[in-house]
Amino acid sequence: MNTIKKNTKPTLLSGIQPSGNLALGNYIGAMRNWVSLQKDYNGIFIVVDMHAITVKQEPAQLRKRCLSFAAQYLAAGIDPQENIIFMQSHVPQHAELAWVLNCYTYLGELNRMTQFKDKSKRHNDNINAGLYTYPALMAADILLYQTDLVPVGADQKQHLELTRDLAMRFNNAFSPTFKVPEPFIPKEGARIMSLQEPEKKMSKSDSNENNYIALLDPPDVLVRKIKRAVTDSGREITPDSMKNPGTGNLLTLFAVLSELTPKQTIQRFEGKQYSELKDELADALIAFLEPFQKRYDKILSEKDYLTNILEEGAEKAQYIARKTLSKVYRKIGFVAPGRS
Ligand code: AQP
Repeated sequence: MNTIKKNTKPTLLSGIQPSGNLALGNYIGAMRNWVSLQKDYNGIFIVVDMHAITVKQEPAQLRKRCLSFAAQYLAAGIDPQENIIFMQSHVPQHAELAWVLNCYTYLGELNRMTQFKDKSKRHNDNINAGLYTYPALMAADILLYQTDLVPVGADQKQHLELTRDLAMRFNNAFSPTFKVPEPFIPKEGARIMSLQEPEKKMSKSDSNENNYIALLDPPDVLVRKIKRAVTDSGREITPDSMKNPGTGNLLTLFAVLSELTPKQTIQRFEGKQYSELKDELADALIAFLEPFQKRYDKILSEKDYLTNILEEGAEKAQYIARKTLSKVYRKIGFVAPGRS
């Protein structure tokens, strides 16, 4: 007799918005941990295209980037046999649950969100309602799948706290409906800084391309960007270099790529010139990104392969999402279709 083995693994979910070139900050803060955690979790990895349109996007570019992001998830090592990978807009329940959660989110909570404040400054010609209610859509992304763990960089901590508050608020107002998710924020590399303006975080949508390393940057561009990266005015690495925003950022990048602790990294470079750190960092980046880019090219060369993964992913995601959403609709008092 065939017995269905119950899958008891907890659920891990994360997504990145295709709002620019996928950057090293995104990889170190989030994707790296998707890869290392996937064997112990049921992974759900989303290209959150609906979040991307909270800032202006050029449609043809966005379409290309969405597929490119999915291919980069795979190239980074996400196993499509074991995980669910899909486009957010292919699963309509995200927008539906987001609407419900919007009605349980207070303006005061949204007003406190630092990402909204930052992005309103950066995009002051387009401060739209979607940008403001972004955290409710993010909460829907997570809560639809009864998620246990969400690997994110430090910048998303506040949104995740709101997600937890919304889950608890809803559970208390009705009855237990949503799992309350935990963030997974890495100890090292939770906030990778911009290369030229190291007081701010590295962002994939930065208008200055020299501020970030794109995962698809070719070797000559990688070398150039690292050479131009801002350090402090000293010349040699000292134990205090870690505290300097620019030099410390380069040391952190090296540490993460070489799987060293910050202490081991300082020991390795102490007394050496900044230029040596930059040369070694550029080499480490090329060694890491070249095989990644080869895998990416191969995945994109088999177009149906990617489309099939995304189609299957959306189907599996919808199956789970529908269950949660119908529970939510019932609890808040909506009449189920076909009933009077
Ligand atoms: N600099 C960073 N260091 C560490 N982690 C980071 N993340 C982003 N920047 C850094 C993490 O990457 C994931 C991407 O999330 P997102 O695309 O939804 O939005 P974001 O946080 O706003 O990322 P960006 O790169 O700054 O995008 P844009 O430029 O579009 O705003 C998240 O897990 C994030 O924590």
